[in-house]
Amino acid sequence: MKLYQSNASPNSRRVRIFLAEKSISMPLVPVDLGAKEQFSDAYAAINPRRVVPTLVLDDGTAIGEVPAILRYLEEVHPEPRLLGVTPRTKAEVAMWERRAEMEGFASAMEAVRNAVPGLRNRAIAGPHDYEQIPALVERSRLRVRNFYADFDARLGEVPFVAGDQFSVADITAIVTVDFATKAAGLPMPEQHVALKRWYDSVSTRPSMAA
Ligand SMILES: N[C@@H](CCC(=O)N[C@@H](CS)C(=O)NCC(=O)O)C(=O)O
Repeated sequence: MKLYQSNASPNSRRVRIFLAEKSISMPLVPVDLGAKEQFSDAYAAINPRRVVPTLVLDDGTAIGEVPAILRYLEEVHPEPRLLGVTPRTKAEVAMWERRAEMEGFASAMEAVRNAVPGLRNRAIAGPHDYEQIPALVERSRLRVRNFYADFDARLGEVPFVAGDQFSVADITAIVTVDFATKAAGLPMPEQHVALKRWYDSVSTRPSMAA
């Protein structure tokens, strides 16, 4: 297996952290997004949707979409479990990971992609070009702030996003916090003490350097 990815890509980081948590090592093939390598014919042959990451299996199968990549890795390297263990915890992890992705990660991405001059005409990553809608930016930023407030409330009740155990929901949430802080200038507000407590404990895991 090998992973086509970019160090500048938060979606790639979700996979790198997951690999590190499971102590899986595989070649990481860099795709230079700054040099627009995702649009090259060579990369289009691997992933015609023109995004990273892509996991390529030994038989040549290319798997895109972060949750699909993580599902495959969990199946072939089950331990430690990051997608839940029992029917109940699997559903809880899926539920909280989806909330982190849709309400946090996607909102931060929307705020950045509709504002950054270098992404004109590329407001949505993928096979089609879309113009930026600057009027979306403030709403996206509000959605990130609401994500922070909602996850602060959640983390006031449980140690990890999906409950008692560290899971992929924590990975998506922490990548969201780091991306929103650095790329959107939206750090966690001081008053969210439960979110801060969670961030301080999870961010010290060695995998987070990935
Ligand atoms: N739905 C895709 C999204 C992947 C994605 O948006 N990747 C970004 C980097 S974080 C990308 O490749 N951007 C290239 C571009 O903007 O042209 C997934 O889950 O893998």
